[in-house]
Amino acid sequence: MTNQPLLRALRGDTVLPPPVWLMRQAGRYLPEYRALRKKARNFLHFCYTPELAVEATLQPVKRFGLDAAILFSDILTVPDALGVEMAFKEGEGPVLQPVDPERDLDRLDASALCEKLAPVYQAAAEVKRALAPETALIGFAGAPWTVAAYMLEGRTSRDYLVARRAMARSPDAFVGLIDLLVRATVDHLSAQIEAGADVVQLFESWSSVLNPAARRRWSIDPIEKIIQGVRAAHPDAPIIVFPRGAGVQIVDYAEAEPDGVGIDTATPLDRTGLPNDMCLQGNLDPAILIEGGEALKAATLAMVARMRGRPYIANLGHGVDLNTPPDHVAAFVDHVRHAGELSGDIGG
Ligand code: 1CP
Repeated sequence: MTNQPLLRALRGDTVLPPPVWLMRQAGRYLPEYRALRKKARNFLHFCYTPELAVEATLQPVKRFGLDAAILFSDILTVPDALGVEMAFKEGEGPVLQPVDPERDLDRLDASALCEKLAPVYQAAAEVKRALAPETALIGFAGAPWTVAAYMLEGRTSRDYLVARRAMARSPDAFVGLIDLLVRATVDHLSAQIEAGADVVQLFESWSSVLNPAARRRWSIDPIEKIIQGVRAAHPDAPIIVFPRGAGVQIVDYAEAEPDGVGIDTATPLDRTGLPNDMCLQGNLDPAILIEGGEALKAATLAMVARMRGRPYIANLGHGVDLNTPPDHVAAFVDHVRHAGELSGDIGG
């Protein structure tokens, strides 16, 4: 048995009060993060320096007493480890040397991935040692489509048309890229679990731009393969999938058999169609967190009340915004922890 509330929820228990953490809980909205960030040459150096990554991971846990730490890293460390040239530009986000799946696949090398990402696993091991036993450590990776989207496009995009046209033009070459990313992601998640991650989350941040057939072939099916691959080696580590913008097709992600599903801000938590024993995570609007006050309290209590009686993890429906006052995050955690009492529920 585990004494981690997050793990219990992911194994199907109804936990009261529900465990709580926030996507992008480490980051620039925290003054201590901004101070730490100055010590790194650039963002990748930050991710690959265990001392800095460990401290950034622990900062929000120390400040807010959350039920989980998420390893400070990025989904784009995988293409970096595959040999794609990239940089994180101030104010612009990631810029990558665009990959053409019809020409460039031979140049991507997955064999040395875990060696190149060794500092990430070292950071995970150090975080695990520093955490209280009841606090879960979450490892993560981008899902293959989302990572491929950045690799093909070379930067962030509103619609990822370059990447979507490539999958339509040459699905055979696209299969090669997605399969490579499936293998790399299984290795990367497994290594994080071996280093001490209790749970892993797959971020499918750009599920939103896929048509239904493409979502099935390039998002749900590869995620299913990753889950099978990770579970074969690590049957006890729960896997959360966060397919942002999947719309009514959110229900189809159950076929990949994750232990938990992250729900975005646009999807009603009580109308996902996902099985009642599958743990849901989400989905407070980050704008309400920025606003705080009574709006935050009312929305948080309503959200937790709606999820009573099923396995559930309180979280946002998208990452913490840069403009969020840290005190509002503290208030959010407090509202989640007292939601049961306030609605006349004894909990337990
Ligand atoms: O200089 C800085 O401080 C850069 C900001 C930043 C941070 C704090 C980036 C660049 N990455 C991160 C950390 C990060 N990224 C974490 C760990 C910290 C935590 O959650 O507390 C995680 C889980 C991610 C995941 C991530 N990176 C996603 C998936 C989640 C999502 O937001 O949809 C994506 C899409 C990325 C790519 C990325 N990295 C950084 C930026 C600015 C972006 C997004 C670019 C875009 O909008 O397309």
